[in-house]
Amino acid sequence: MTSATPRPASPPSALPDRLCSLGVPLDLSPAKFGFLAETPADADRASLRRQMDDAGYLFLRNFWNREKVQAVRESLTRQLASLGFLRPDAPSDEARFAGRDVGRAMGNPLDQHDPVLRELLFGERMMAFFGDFLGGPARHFDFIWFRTKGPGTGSPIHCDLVYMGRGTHELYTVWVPLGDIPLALGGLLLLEGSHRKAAELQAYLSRDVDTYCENHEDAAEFAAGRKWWDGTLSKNPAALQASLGGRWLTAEEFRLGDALCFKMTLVHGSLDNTTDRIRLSTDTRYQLATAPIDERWVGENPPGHTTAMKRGRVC
Ligand SMILES: O=C(O)CCC(=O)C(=O)O
Ligand SMILES: [Fe+2]
Repeated sequence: MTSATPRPASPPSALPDRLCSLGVPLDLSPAKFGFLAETPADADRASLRRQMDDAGYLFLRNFWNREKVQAVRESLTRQLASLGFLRPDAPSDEARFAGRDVGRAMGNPLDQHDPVLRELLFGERMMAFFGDFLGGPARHFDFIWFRTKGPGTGSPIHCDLVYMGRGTHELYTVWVPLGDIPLALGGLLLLEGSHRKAAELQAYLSRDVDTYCENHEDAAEFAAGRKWWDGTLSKNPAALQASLGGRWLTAEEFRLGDALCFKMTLVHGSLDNTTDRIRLSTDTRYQLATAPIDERWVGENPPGHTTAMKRGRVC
């Protein structure tokens, strides 16, 4: 059993000259950029909890075997191909972008109820892992966030709490690469140590994207969902880093079978995708079964950010 939390590995010499997030070039010097620390495969509960507290994430290489995850990839690329999102002249497994965006998580056409996908994300392996990690029976949100990102800019920089904080905050995201994701394909990007910036981020973290000020003039617009704060923390990863500190961390390559688990208050976004392929991944959420849960994300067809879920408050 390992005791110490491993240090993130330093960047190898193979780092490209330029990596961008939201069109902004990152400072790739060792003080500003690095790779995620891999969680040792034999880590016990105490060391997993310690790494989660210290680093704000667990990077679980080979959490599943590749074949199991490849079957999920095939199910999703088959759907994308039949919906016309993939170039028909290339094998669908390559997920070559056909020119039309697939859509953001809430409007994504991929099948939420795909049994192969649900077995991966909510099956025995994952639920047993969280049961042990949380110290009691675990449950998951029913909604699955699909990321099907073609060429272009990555995800806005945010913390997950502002989208899903109406239940327990002892809640974890698992980001799952559904394919090998080298740097150019635009994988997840975390800001090191940002889960310890509660004071600096207090105003941001106390917000909820579906809550509006009912005493403001445009309250009706927010209540009807015609206006919406999208939860973005920053549009500029370099400026945010200058104010919060920490290195931007990613993996030189996320691989089929990996899982990246992180806290609700960890700042993240993604690298831009500079290839002609679609980056495929999902993210899902886990908590103690006995803890309160955010009603937006549970049920056969979770309501999500619909108008029924809007809440007014005096501010
Ligand atoms: O995959 C992405 O680009 C964003 C994922 C994300 O925000 C998350 O896993 O919470
Ligand atoms: Fe997120």
